[in-house]
Amino acid sequence: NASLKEILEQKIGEMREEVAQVRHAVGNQVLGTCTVDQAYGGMRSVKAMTYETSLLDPNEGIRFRGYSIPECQKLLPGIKQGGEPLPESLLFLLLTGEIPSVQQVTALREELSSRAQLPDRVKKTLNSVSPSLHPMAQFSIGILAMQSDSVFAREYARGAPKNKWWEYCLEDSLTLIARLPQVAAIVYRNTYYQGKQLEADLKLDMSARLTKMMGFQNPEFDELMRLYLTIHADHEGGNVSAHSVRLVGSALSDPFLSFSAGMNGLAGPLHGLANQNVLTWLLQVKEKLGGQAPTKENLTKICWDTLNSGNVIPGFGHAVLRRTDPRYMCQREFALKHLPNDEIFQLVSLLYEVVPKVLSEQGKVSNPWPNVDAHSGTLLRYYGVKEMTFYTVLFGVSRALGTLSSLVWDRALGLPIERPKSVTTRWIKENLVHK
Ligand code: FCX
Repeated sequence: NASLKEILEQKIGEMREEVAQVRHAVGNQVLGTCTVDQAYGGMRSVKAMTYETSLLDPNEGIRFRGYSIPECQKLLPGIKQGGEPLPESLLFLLLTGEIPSVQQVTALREELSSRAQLPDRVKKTLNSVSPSLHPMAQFSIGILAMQSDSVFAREYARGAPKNKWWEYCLEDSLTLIARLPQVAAIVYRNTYYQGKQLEADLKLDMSARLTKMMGFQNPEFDELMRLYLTIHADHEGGNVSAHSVRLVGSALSDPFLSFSAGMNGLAGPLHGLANQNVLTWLLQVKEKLGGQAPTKENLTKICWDTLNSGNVIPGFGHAVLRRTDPRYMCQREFALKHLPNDEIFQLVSLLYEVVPKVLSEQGKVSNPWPNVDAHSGTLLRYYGVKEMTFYTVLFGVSRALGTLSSLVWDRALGLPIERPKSVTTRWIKENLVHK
């Protein structure tokens, strides 16, 4: 039952050696190539970075340190046997590559609890922000307001040696992860409950702590939150939020600055904001049905109306995935177990049969299947979180686990500042078209 830090110290030593060997053996081999179309097309599928905490298979979906979501649900310690995994267990796995024992998770929970109390000056900053600002903007401001606590920034300024940077990065990352539930809950209460905030109960795990501070008292919702915070944590390195954290961190901006950048990217409608847009769209679908029971026929027509008006169908499609997202499937299973008769869940279920057909028929999308965002809002709404503009903040609390674990490894492996080469269209014409 070694401590997190002890395991990390050992693993980092081993991994530094492994990377050196890999680079020595195949350092000059080509990992991927980039066509002109890929350069104009968001660099889709270009293999140009390494990222250790998770890997996305287009057909299988995400694996956290090699473990699929069903494997994580089975192996990672939860609050009770057979329950959903604790996100704290996943954090241990992402950082170390090892499935933790119950004692190791308990120790990490205690470590996080000891860091969880938000300083008054951060609360003050959050309370001074207009509640009309989008919750993601408030969340990002809250994260930036903690920047003066950065051990990484302080020690770097004092001239800390490079081989110690990961330790300071870990310090900041644990502090951030520990405090984010309270930042999120304050944003929630300030935006929708006239600023009536609730105290943090530091004895609780991060999921239950978060739901209680938001104002909910329902063990079943706590279980959903554990699943939610686990499955949204990481999605390999190239997505907007993960890559933003990595990119900004590569300039040796501290974890607070880096993670805030990631959250600004998560706030975009093609990324994390899709979970908000899905529920907005589902409610519009319901309104359009005007009391009629949903059928494949009337839903097909509504989907075409959405596409013909120039909009995407939120929650469907993916830049990498080519099958139904396993994060969608495990939420569907949760819904089948706990809310099979919920009206919105039944609509989501029927749309699962309709939308992929419509999108395939339209013939534009690379992947017609649902992603994680197609389901999450339905579950949150069922347990009483009806404020859709808040949904992406919960995604953000979770994304910290993966992106910050990865950031610790970036510093541990001494990754340099990122600086890919760009070219102009003129350059392409001169060098490729007129060659
Ligand atoms: N509805 C309608 N059209 C869609 C679509 C959808 N759900 N998904 C993709 N398309 C369109 C694209 O807009 C593009 O059209 P264009 O050529 O006219 O610009 C075409 O299909 C090809 O895009 P494709 O290669 O399939 O997808 P991309 O890799 O470019 O983009 C996203 C992937 C996820 C951005 C895209 O599928 C989308 O906009 N989906 C809806 C929003 C969403 O659910 N985002 C969340 C994704 C994810 F899970 C997350 O990051 O949280």
